[in-house]
Amino acid sequence: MGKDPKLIVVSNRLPVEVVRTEDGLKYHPAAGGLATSLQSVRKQRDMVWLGWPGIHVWDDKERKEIERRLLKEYESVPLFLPPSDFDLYYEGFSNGTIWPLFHYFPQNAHYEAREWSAYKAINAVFRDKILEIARPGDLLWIHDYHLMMLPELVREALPEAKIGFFLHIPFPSSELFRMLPWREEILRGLLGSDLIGFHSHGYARHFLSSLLRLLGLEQEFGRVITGDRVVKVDTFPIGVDVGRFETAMGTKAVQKELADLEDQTRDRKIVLTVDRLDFTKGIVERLESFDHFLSENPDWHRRVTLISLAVPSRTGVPEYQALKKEVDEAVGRINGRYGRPGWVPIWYMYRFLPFDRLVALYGAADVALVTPLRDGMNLVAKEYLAAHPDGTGVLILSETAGAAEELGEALIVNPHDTEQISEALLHALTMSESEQMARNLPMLARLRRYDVVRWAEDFLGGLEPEIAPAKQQVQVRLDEAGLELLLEAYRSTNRRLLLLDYDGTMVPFAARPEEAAPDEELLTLLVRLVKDKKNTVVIISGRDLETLQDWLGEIGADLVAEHGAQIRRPGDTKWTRQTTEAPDGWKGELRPLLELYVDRTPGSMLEEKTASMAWHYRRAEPDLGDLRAKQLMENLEGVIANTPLVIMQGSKVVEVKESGIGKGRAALRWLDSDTIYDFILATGDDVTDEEMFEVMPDGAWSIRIGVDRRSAAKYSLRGTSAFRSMLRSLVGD
Ligand code: ADQ
Repeated sequence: MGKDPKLIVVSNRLPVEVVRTEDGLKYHPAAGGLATSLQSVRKQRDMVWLGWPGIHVWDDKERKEIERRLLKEYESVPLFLPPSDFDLYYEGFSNGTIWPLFHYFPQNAHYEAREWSAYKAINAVFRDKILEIARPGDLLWIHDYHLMMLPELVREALPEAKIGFFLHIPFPSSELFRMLPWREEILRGLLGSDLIGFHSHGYARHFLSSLLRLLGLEQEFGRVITGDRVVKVDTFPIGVDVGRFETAMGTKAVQKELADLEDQTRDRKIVLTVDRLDFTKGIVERLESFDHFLSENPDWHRRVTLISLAVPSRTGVPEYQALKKEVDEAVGRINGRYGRPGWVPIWYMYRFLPFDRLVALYGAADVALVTPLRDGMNLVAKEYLAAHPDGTGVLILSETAGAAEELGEALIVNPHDTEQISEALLHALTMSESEQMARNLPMLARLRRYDVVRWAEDFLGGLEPEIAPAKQQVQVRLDEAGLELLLEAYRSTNRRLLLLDYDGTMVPFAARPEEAAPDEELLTLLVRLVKDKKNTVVIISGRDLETLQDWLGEIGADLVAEHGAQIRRPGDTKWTRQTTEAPDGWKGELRPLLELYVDRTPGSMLEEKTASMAWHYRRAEPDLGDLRAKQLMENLEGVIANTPLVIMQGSKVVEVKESGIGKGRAALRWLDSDTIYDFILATGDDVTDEEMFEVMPDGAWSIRIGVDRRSAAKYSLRGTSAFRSMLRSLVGD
């Protein structure tokens, strides 16, 4: 076969709709959009599409028939969703909660526990079907806001699955997102993915800041570490099939439509609007702007026609029925006020148009007025440009459409600003052809480069494993075979030295340092390691001595506190302070400066240790914390120049410490002692552990805990839970 692994595309609806008619079942494939974008992908790999076929079917025989035909003719697997939950999931949670909230209409969103339950239940139905059809190695690509719990549900059942998720609507600012009662669950649901894609950089940023503010998860260049996994977050602005529009413009059918249109509109200019009839699209506001334009510019009466095309959407929902009435009335009012014999200012069409007619309208329009109040991307703006391959025409585009991030040469407007839109209309209608082309050609070039096929390929490429940049020194991930070798070495040796960091290695970071106490299992494992006469166990930490004493004082291990400033051997009653050359009293001099930063940064705090002072800002507002950390470092650098003090930045902490103190020097106390160790293990997760890794002799097992990055350690383990299972293996569990 030679094909890549199978791709399973999952979305609420299949790209083909099954409709019951008097003559039996009919199959209507949906043109354009996702279906087109994945056509070229189909050529390279097996692909099936999983989703609802648009119809509830109870009869088993009929279900089988639909399944057979969809699979054979459309490579689609229908999922018959339980009707009892369907409305609660679809009209309820998806379109009554998420859709308005994510489009910045919190006043339209409602929060119903039973709809949320149905949403989770339907997501679980999708999960069950995926488990039926997926084989190891398959790629899963889940689409849109109806299925945000699905990545995590699949991940729980298939920990090794490759899962991508793409959100087609905006992701709102974290202030808005946090209004959702089930916000943490939704974030965790999405984090089941390996890759999460958004249309714009703004949405990705909003998502990342929600992760930070609501779950305390940090990101580094769009990579988020959650438990033992890395989730990538990136931007993939969806494109359109430019070629399809260009070609269509040359066909006889479209040319005929164009001629008919010109006949009807004669020498009038055409302004076009095309939307699904939805409250996010700003249709009423736009009509008001057109009204304003006509009232301000009487010389344009009879010279311009607004063709307003609205495709029916969610017609059974009362809010949408009310919106339709409002639009109908606004059109009637404007036509009544300005219309004259032979000139109807607005042609309003409330229906779905076949592709040829839509393309002809795009082609005939002198101006496209695309002013959604909020839109994930907005394909209409791109389709309009694609239907004008020579670069003529004017696009007026709302700044709150995702497309505005890419289409900056358009006339960008605030969709609520009637005055501005009216002025933009005048500018558009009088714009010279050379200005039109100067604006459109660069946008067209970008649309051609990053079309809908590139979009899909780009996203799927992001799901492939990352190749580390050539020069970066990356550790060898300790897989099962590697761990087996380590265990063999451990078992066959008699004088073993284990240097173990605590935070971020044995336990995950907690929001407050005092919450990261060792659990029962960890204590038992450590005691068992210590009891083995062949082992010297050293806990080597940055913590203060009281905490280490309190938490680990009884297990009988050697303890190193404060990055090596204090050491306590088993049996000692006291800690030994390691000496340095720093003058007495340095803390008194620096304290006022550090306290100033505590005052200026709510949530931060100062910690004093024997040989260091640390300013912690994990609980501060993240952006402010990072900014203040930079300022503090700069300030400190000036003050401590030429002293035996050094500054270190750790994870959410800036620390000033006496030089000569460090985990490296501390580790040497054991490495340089009279005992010759035949097995050495050093584990740690942050920059302070690097000094320890650097002094490890050849043959030592130095292991960095966490995602791979530059490190002096030879090996890496995914996270604290992987470390924990290594400990279990060492004690023989
Ligand atoms: P939509 O909200 O549906 O999509 P949009 O991107 O504008 O919004 O796509 C509408 C599509 O419907 C276009 O392809 C257009 O040609 C077609 N269409 C509209 N009116 C029509 C009519 N009367 N007759 C025929 N066809 C019509 C969601 C998000 C968007 C995001 C897309 C893709 O809300 O923000 O751009 O997904 O990710």
